[in-house]
Amino acid sequence: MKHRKKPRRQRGQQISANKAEERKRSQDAAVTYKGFSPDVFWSVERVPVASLSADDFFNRFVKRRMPVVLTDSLSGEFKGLQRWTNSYLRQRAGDSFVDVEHRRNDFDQFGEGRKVRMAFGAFLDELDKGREDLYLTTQTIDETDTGPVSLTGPPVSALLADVPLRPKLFGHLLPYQYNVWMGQSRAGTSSGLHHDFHDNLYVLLRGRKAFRLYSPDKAHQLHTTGNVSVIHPNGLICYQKGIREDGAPRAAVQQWKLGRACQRHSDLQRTTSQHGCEDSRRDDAAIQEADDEVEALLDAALDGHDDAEDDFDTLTAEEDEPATSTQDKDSSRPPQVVPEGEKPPSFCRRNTVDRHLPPAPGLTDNPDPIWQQYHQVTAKAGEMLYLPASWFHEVISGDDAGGEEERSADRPGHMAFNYWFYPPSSDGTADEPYEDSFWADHLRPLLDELDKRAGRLGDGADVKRRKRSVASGYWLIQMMRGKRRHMISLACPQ
Ligand SMILES: O=C(O)CCC(=O)C(=O)O
Repeated sequence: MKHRKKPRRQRGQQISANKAEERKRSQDAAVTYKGFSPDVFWSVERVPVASLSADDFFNRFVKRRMPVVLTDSLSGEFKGLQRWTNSYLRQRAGDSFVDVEHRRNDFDQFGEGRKVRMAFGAFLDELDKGREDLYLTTQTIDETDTGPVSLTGPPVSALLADVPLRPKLFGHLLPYQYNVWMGQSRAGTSSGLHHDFHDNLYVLLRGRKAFRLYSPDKAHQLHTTGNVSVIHPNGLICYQKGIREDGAPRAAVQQWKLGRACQRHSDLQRTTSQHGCEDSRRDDAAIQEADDEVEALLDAALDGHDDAEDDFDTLTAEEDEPATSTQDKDSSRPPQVVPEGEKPPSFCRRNTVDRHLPPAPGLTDNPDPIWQQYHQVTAKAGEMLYLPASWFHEVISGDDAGGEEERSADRPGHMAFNYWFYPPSSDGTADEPYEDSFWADHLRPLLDELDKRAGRLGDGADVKRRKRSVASGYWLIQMMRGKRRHMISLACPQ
């Protein structure tokens, strides 16, 4: 048989084909998403909230990573939100200072960090006057490696008595942040196409909002401004390595585990020193076991998993040079401090609404069909949208479509209250959504604090508190320098 000669490709063609293939392979390697990815015919289901138990909600939607609109939501546990007229809000929270997004002209987009600081009461006055260029969104909250230092900022912090901090619908899911979204627009304004890093329960209180959605596995077609590093099985998109599915930085988890093991070790030593001789053999064995556990954790931290190097890089970087903002420190978290006019990494370089505009810098003007392949759902006051972490969404917010007479003078514009909560692991269950109690331990004091402020009794009051972690990144780095024994004795004092 004669060998047919392959047609020779032009050199340039060859290179670009290889490059495209290479890019595709590297993209595929990073996408391990196992959740729901709709076909073009899918539309978001609407389910009355009262028909769902926490287990149903988890198993039908949260676990499958499937958005849903929950109807008739302002009864039952969320009914306190019905009180939020402008007069009530002014009276309760008018004095608190908030950062409000400001659009300087029709081409400015919300979500690009142009903020003005004003009293919440003054913001409400501007809405009452009919201003459309101001939008109150999520407020900046300081974060450490173990999450935000508080679950909310003003004005929500002055309105806590009206909202369930851990709605029954959540079951064992844990809250990350509470926010209000408030503005005014007759024509409808866009939030910009982006994704977040937490699951979202978004409760519409006024106006109506169209959500244009894409599942997380579309990330590589949607041109985020950041470079996607990994898409986890539960959909969480990260822009750097070393982050778990529930958003916990692996380095911080290692420290937390080590801290707990060291605590157990020193508790054991304290109690065993009070025992008589006959117990001593058993005590020695228990201490040896605790020693082994600490050592195993140190080993794991050093080389037990693929991300270990990243973890130590993170720790070392933090020792050397403190981060200046949440975004600098870890771009897998919600970007909260964004330089003016810049889009955070989780925003797309173009939106579905601006298909007709000239292409964003760096993009061709080919009308790629992806920009029309979103799934749109509109929610109105009294409905809520559940959106799993890292589903892309562009939110187009508008006042009520009805005439003047349909609008209540004391509820102008559009308004929403939302919960962001930690995304569950892909193999989590309704009873145990997370890999361990890392976030629960961090949240207990924060929730107690908010409960106290809201005048409720904290649910963590009778829970035995863990002592503060005694391990630190510094010790882990010492171990890398070969001082392991010394370090164990420091971490677990005799
Ligand atoms: O309502 C908006 O404008 C944006 C809301 C949003 O993006 C969110 O809740 O994640």
